[in-house]
Amino acid sequence: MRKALIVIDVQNDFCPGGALAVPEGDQIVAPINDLMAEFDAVILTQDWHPAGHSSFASSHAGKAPYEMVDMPYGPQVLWPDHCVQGSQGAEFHAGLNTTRADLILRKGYNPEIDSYSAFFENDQTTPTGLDGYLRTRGISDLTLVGLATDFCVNFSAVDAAKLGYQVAVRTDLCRAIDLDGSLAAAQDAMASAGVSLL
Ligand code: VGL
Ligand code: ZN
Repeated sequence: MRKALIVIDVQNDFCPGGALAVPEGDQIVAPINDLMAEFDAVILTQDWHPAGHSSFASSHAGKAPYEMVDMPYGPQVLWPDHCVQGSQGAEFHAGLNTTRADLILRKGYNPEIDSYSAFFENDQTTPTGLDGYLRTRGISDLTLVGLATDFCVNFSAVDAAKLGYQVAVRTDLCRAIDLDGSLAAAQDAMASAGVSLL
């Protein structure tokens, strides 16, 4: 059984000082680097939005960050502008070991659809290609770490479990945004999907 470490969105904008800062987001960087040695493959994901992305509150007249909007694919939280393609905020945290990565998967590049999950865009149907990559490499066992626990880590872990992978989340190596109980809801969703919360 081949094992991959999937490092979700350890980018400047999700770390203290960033546009969508996750409290203590930078504190997981060094221990994630240390964990990489235990895996056959290391995959990094990178939130990668075009300017004016539909998940940005600034793209919706009269809306503020963290309000909700109805998109054709369902309800969507509106975010501050973040992880704009080519910006400093979209770069990985400078301390993250990117050299060890076999694959860097970018997501959220479709202007009309957000993509929390590393596997499917938020319409729950458009694939990112990661499932094909992992299957063709014979990888069946995934450990997820990164930012943020209640959004991109949660959606990625639940999709991976639905796709049939053995999935564990190292919750000590994740940090949460925690909007209105979203962390507790995410923990429930992951546990019900069969994800091991470590
Ligand atoms: C994320 C909100 C918007 C995440 C990405 O990485 O959890 N959250 N874009
Ligand atoms: Zn985003």
